[in-house]
Amino acid sequence: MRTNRIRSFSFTFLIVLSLILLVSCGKTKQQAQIGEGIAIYYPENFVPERMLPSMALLKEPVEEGNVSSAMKVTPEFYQKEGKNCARIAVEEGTDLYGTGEVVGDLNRNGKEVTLWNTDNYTYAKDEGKRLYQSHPWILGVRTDGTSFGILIDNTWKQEIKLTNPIEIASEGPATRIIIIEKETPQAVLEALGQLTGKMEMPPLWALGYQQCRYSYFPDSRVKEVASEFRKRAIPCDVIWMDIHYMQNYKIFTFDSVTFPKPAELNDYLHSIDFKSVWMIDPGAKKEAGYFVYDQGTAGNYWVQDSTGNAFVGSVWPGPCSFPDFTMPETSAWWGGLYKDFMATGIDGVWNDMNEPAVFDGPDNTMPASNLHRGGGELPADVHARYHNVYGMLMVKASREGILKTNPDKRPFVLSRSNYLGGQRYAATWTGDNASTWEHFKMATPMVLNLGLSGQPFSGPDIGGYKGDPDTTLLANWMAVGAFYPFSRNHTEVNGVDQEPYAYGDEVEDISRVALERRYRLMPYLYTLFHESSETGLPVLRPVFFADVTDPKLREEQEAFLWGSDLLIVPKWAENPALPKGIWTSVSLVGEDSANDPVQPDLKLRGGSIIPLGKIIQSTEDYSTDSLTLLVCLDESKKAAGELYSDAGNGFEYQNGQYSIDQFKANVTGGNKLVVSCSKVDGDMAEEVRYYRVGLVTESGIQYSEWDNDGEIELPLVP
Ligand code: MIG
Repeated sequence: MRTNRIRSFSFTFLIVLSLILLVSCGKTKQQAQIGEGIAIYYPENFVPERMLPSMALLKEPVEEGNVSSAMKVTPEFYQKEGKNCARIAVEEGTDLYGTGEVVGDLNRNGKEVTLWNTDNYTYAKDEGKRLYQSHPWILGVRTDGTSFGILIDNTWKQEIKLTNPIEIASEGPATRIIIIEKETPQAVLEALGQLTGKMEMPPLWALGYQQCRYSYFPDSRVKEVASEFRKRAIPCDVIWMDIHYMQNYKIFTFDSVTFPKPAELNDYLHSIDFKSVWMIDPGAKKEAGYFVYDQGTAGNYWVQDSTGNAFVGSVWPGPCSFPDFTMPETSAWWGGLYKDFMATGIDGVWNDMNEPAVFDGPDNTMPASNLHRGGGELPADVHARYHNVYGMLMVKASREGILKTNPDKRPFVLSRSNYLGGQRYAATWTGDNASTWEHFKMATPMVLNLGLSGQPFSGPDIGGYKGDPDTTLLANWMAVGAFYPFSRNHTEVNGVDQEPYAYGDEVEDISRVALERRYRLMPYLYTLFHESSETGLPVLRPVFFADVTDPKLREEQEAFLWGSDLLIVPKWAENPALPKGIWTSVSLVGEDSANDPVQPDLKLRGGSIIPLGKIIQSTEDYSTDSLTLLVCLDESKKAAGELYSDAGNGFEYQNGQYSIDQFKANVTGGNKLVVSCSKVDGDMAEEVRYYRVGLVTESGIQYSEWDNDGEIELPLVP
């Protein structure tokens, strides 16, 4: 009896073992390591044809063997109510961030988001749970600061619940999931950058302040507004053309009465050091004889309805057809349309309505059953699969076309819709917000979470889109808005004038100081953009990045960081949680940073040196020939910092034409501050540069004389 039982046990054991072996040999591996601290997990019912190639990843991951035991987070796949789902348990006390463009708090614990790109005016639809962009991405930070990332490699509509366990439900086929496991949130974001790509260096002018409205027209009004900035000495780099410049809202045309000579307008703007950005929507008016429609129809470039005819839906011009950007020939044609357009001297392009928004479509978009024909790498499939990447594919085609026609200039494209990885092609703004304190305060966590989802270059409409801000709100929004990576004031069609000078002297003066601060900080800001383009780290960072083990900082969403050295604390922040250590207020343009009633307090980290330029009206006047180095010493009386410089446009920086300068400070002989400046990288010829050092202390800034030595000394006031 006994032997029998043992024998039958081992027999069953053998059968089970061989079954397991059979199953695992006959199938692709269900999970694998694909990099250091990066693993991929497949559900059993994964259908590659419906999910691949990945739209987020730069390239298909290479499997490197079994998942390492260091991977602490594991998805579990299941099906529920006809949906393909995954649940992911996280350690108690973990803080969750990311999921892209979201309304509400920075910390996403307990929140829900639907990934389905939606034209969501004032974020009212579904309480703002779905907005213009989709980032199937979660950043988790444990109490000890160790962190993980969850990349759900899926474009289909899905819902993410940031509960414990995290729950992901996809309306499409089952999705594979990538997990990143690292020591810090910063390292997780760098890994995300390696997987999904980084923002390319934008032209320097795109870091300047920008003025917009729906719409400036006719052309004389555009000139008037731009020259008003110059007359009043309010720094500004860019003025924007919204849809009224077009002939009957037809893309790639100019209204013959209000914008008869766009090249002349652009010449004028350039002559006063302005750049211009012009809007292009995806919908092309269905009108025989209109060149865009005729070409698109002749080329058979349009998205099709479920019966295979060109889909028609209404947007501003009336009935329109929409380019099928999954088709390589459509994207190439679309890119080519920018040739004559850009030749008028246009500097940048604004792609709006690319969710796509369709006024008379179901749920204000095109039917999910519409057909995309694909080609190249992309398979043909229904709109439900490509909806969330429609905007990304559009800005990819736009960017490539603009680059082809202006190969020596860095493209600047702003997009309303986008998808995880879309920072490769376009900057973004957060769509149609409202002129309320609620939306003003919400903008910071939105920009922060976009940064924590791979998109460093974003900002809201300063002043608010819907409605008119009152004086106090506009003043405060300009003061903080000067610190958004993308800094643009914009308002809707019926709004009152919202330029910083249109609200009387007080708002004008506050705005001037705010923007002068931004422009003085330009050397530091440009260095941060460069860092971001290299590493994938955001420009605007949550305060908890300063100390990932301090639990008190995890929810701070009023104050924020620029890089790692500058802390920005709005005056309306209520008991902001600030990092421990030395953080000292600095005045940049004569303002009293700590006590000014409106300007946020700017605090420099002990141990840092940041370079400041001159007050300029436009980045056309940007130079680094004389720099002020603000030095804030740490406890051991040392500090260090860096400056990245290049031509500010073009691609010569990719051939070594840049320079990285390093600054180091220490105190010698007990009473002398010595700051050394040396070039550490790049082939750009060293410029003769004048430096001045400002030692930052609690009682103010003590300045040295200007010097053009590699070493500057400052006798310290006892
Ligand atoms: O249906 O082009 O979000 O910034 O001013 C509105 C007009 C279309 C929506 C954009 C907004 C822009 C507006 N557009």
